[in-house]
Amino acid sequence: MANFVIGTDISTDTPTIEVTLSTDNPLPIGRQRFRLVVIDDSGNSSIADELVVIIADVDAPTAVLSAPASVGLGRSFNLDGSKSFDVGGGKVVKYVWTYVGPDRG
Ligand SMILES: [Ca+2]
Repeated sequence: MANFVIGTDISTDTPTIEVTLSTDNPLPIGRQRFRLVVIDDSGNSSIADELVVIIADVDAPTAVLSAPASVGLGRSFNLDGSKSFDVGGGKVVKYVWTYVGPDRG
């Protein structure tokens, strides 16, 4: 487990390390670059190997639809999706509305 800070080296004597993150402490969405240099038992350093990890929002949003429970015949009314929300670092940016038809219960 390690809390990585940009530009700050972390040394271990083990060949793997956890990049410890949480929803309160995430890496930003996008391409994040990491570097490894290894050192042998004689103190010789390798050239660096680098790669990119893509941090992505992979969690689906939740749709929450509300509307008046009843409306007079021929009266306009609003459908409201404003209580919809996203998790995973993204945000809701599009609403797709459908009149499904008479409710057959
Ligand atoms: Ca999401």
